[in-house]
Amino acid sequence: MKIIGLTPLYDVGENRLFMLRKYINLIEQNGAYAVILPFNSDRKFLEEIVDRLDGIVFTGGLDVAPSYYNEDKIEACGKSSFVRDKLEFELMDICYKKDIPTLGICRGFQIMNVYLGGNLYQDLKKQKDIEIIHSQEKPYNDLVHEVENYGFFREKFGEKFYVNSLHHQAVKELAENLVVLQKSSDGIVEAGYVPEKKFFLGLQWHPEMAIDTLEQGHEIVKMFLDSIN
Ligand SMILES: [Mn+2]
Repeated sequence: MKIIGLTPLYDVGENRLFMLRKYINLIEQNGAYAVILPFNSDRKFLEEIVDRLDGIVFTGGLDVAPSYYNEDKIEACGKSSFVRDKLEFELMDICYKKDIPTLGICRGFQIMNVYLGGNLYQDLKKQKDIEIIHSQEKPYNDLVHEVENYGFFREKFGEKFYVNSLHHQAVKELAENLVVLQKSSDGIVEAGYVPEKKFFLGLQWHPEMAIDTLEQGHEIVKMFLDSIN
């Protein structure tokens, strides 16, 4: 059985690690096991863990510290965690260099873009003319905006489908190595991947929260799991 590591979520104020059950369900429903990764950014330790796993999911959560893309933090930017950022950039470097199948969700996609040299809107409402709501209210399994598909997503899923949307940040300049797979009608990159890798793909939306409403989320997780040999 394939075993997938999930990066833990972190509550800065309470100094509390946590996981949302739906991330685990999303992996288990598609035929693999999920384990929650520890919170230690030591390179050797992370390398040993990655060697024992089949793939990694970078989960959603806190904003990436803007210092990682050489910007000062604006007021509308949310909280960051020094430890979580350090851990995830280290872990992503290991995954990228070892060509470990990697799925980034929301913050996970943003980390991917920043790791590869891109940057982010610190706050969409403040920094971009957006026409649609990207930070929806509950229920989070409601599909609120369309995305247009490109590349192999268009071949697999057709021209467009609806997704949920729970992000106040987004990719601004896309990293050179990332190829667009989806865009919203107001020009936000909603998915991208690195073609040279086995599977190195990020989604700006949340397949785990739309686990019962969005079949394409499951199909993407199946592709992720199928890329593991
Ligand atoms: Mn969106």
